[in-house]
Amino acid sequence: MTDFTTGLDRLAIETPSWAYGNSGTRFKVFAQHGVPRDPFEKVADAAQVNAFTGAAPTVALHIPWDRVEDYGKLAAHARDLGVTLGAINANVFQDDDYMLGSVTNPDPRVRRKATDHLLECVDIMDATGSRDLKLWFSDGTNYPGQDDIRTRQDRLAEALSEVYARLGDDQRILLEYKLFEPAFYTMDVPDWGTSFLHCVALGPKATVCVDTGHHAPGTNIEFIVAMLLRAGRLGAFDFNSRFYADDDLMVGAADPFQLFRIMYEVIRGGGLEPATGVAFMLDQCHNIEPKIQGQIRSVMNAQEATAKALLVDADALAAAQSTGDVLAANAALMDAYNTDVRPMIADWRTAKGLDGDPIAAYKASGYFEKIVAERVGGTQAGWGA
Ligand code: LRH
Ligand code: MN
Repeated sequence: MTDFTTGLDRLAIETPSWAYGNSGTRFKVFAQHGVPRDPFEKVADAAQVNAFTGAAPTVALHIPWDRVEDYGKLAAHARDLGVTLGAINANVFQDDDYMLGSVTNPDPRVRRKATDHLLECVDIMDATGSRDLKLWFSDGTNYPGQDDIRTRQDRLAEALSEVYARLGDDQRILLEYKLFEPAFYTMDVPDWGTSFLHCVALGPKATVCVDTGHHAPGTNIEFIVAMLLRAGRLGAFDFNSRFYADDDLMVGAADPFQLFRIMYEVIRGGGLEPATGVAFMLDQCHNIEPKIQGQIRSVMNAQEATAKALLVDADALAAAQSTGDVLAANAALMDAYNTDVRPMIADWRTAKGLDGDPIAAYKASGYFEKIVAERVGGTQAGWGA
């Protein structure tokens, strides 16, 4: 098992540019003061999260929400602020043409348009130096008979194979699945099995993205994680938490024990080994809470769950498991989970020259007051839903 400090050193969280803009629910997206107006300001806010946590070195972009004239200039801006640009998220879910689907649409003209957007995102990856193309399709149907389930899979496979062929040697596809919403009868990539099958059909550069908010209630997500790591196809997480559906709340907020169990299987399966290449991304909306603080708190939650999982006494666990000592085995995990790791993580931060309390340090920095004063006028960034 990975040791505590090495494990925390290796946990690199990728924050999503869209979490710094206004985002929320279909009922209301509340505007907040100091919100970025462009991708450069979003990256600046993401750099603050890294500056105070020491564990958020990359920022995911979403196209067209983060479309700029010069992606090289944006990448340089990020580097100057101590972060780098991460996954490029395609968006084939907000155009009227995609009402009946994007790459699975019955209309070949629409399929062509959607596939061209995915290819454009690979061009952007070449400009930003990004490794990952994250693909989430809102494609699906609302009523039985609306379209042919199998034919839609053929259309999806055709588009994916064209994009896969365009990838560079060091580039990957992260194929994200989601059980429902915005479609409510079928989603064309509803679960890990469907994503996995398409990835295997495509080749080794296609991996599965597990969004922790995209499962049926009660789903054992850590089992899925264990299986995907065993198969070498766990590419990434979209971390968030939920009480009911795709609530996109702060990771670990709704169910810290689930996040601990997930990180235990990540560590047990070698998912923190650099060679495994698992990306730990946040995919969240801070509709009612301050956004930069929300991201800092989320990184801290991920660190706390990981730290607890790193404390599992692997020898005691293995001994109990091999002798069928059910309670001792369960206790090995619960002892780690019930350990207050906050002082140890604070020591890890101070050893890196960081403040032990990132939130207090961020508040004391005056950064928020500065951006509220500066970011007057212009149009606040949002997700345009
Ligand atoms: C879809 C999703 C996807 C992103 C979007 C912002 O629910 O999880 O990962 O593109 O949220
Ligand atoms: Mn997601």
